Amino acid sequence: MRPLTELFSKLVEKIRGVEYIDEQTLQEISRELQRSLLKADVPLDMVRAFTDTAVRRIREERPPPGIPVKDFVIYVIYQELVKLLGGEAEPDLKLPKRPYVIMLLGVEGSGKTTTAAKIALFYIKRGLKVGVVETDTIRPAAYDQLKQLAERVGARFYGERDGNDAVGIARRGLEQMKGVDLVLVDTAGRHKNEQSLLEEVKAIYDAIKPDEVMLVVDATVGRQAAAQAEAFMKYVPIHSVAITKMDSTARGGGALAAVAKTGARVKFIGVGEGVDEIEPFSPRKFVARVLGMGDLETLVERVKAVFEEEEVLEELESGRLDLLTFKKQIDALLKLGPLSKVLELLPGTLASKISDEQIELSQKNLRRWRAILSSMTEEELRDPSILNASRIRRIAIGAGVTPKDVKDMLKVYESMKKMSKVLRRQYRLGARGVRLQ
Ligand SMILES: Nc1nc2c(ncn2[C@@H]2O[C@H](COP(=O)(O)OP(=O)(O)OP(=O)(O)O)[C@@H](O)[C@H]2O)c(=O)[nH]1
Ligand SMILES: [Mg+2]
Repeated sequence: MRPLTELFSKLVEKIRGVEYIDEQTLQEISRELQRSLLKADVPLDMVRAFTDTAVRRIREERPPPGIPVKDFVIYVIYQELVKLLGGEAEPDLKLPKRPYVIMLLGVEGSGKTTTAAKIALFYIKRGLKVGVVETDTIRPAAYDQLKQLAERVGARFYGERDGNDAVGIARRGLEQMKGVDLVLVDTAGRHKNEQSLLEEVKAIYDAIKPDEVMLVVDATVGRQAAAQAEAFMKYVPIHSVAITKMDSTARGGGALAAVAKTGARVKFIGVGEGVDEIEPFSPRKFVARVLGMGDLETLVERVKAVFEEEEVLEELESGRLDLLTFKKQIDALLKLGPLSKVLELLPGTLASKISDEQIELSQKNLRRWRAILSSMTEEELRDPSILNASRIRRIAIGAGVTPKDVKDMLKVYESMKKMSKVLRRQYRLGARGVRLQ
């Protein structure tokens, strides 16, 4: 991770260091970004597309009020890097059946055997029973290597020291693994040529039909990772990818991007030689770390919160503030967690403009309001003026509150509606202050 982190934290420092961002500095940032991505061995066409999009977004999009332009630039780069490396989705680590069988394959020395042991330990730590099967009959030391690793991490082991029938070993191995939750089948990387390697992999695949085929790629191959994936894909389906040795080269960035482009999903990254040096691959967390920004998550939440506020303000301005919008805002606030923290982060927010007496803003209040709003019909949410005493009683019963609670919430809603024009004006002024020239 170090090499990649160094590369990108320099870029972030540079952006933080500029006085303000005009067209010239934007071009400099773009060039620096290109240099960093190329050093990470990201394919050229992806680098071009990346910088074009990032620069266009920085030029065209307006930072939300209260967000400094520099933070916004970094935020855009963060978002685009996440897209480049596979998107927002978190890795799926669930094992949908028992036993779940993962077959590992990859070229010689890519890290298959080590990764098998690492994944075994990863799941053993989570309380599962794991077994490993060694089917490498080509390299004499393979059997001992995995057997020792299995002992070290506490996994069950099956192999045949002097065997030469990889397919048979795989079959017999699985038979030995009754009662195990996860089986990792390691395969050979060395063969007399690529063709025979691919054929053996296919033969084992056909014999055991694993639930998941995981390609193991060494990060130092950089963008060539895609070619490796494609070569194997012609023979067997590739369900997931592990990229090893991320600790030793910046080219891992290119490997990740190239793999993402093939549509395959990187599930784990290896970050050292130790058996515990493996991580599930989350593009979001990875990019935040590579950009050297501990506070990035906060920034992201902050930007999101402000955007959500902006959406509401737009509806306010257009006179469309109904209870549906109000509900949306409450849902958004509840999602953000402890309200006091959120309020500190929201510059010029709706909440801080409303006096304490008007609303006692607390998680509890918000939850109560959400319950009240959830007991209303769509018709009532769209047109609160139809709320009469009997409707209010029904809603209160549905939400487990008193009719007074319902009326209090409606008062808050009414005052927000009244304040909307004033707020909108202040909001516009605030926005102008940070606008990119
Ligand atoms: N620094 C570092 N080294 C790693 C990582 N993963 C594996 N290695 C090293 O890479 C070398 C090859 O690893 P193996 O697991 O034997 O690779 P393999 O794919 O099983 O090799 P063959 O079976 O010979 O094809 C070993 O020295 C490992 O310690 C990693 O994430 N970081
Ligand atoms: Mg091996």
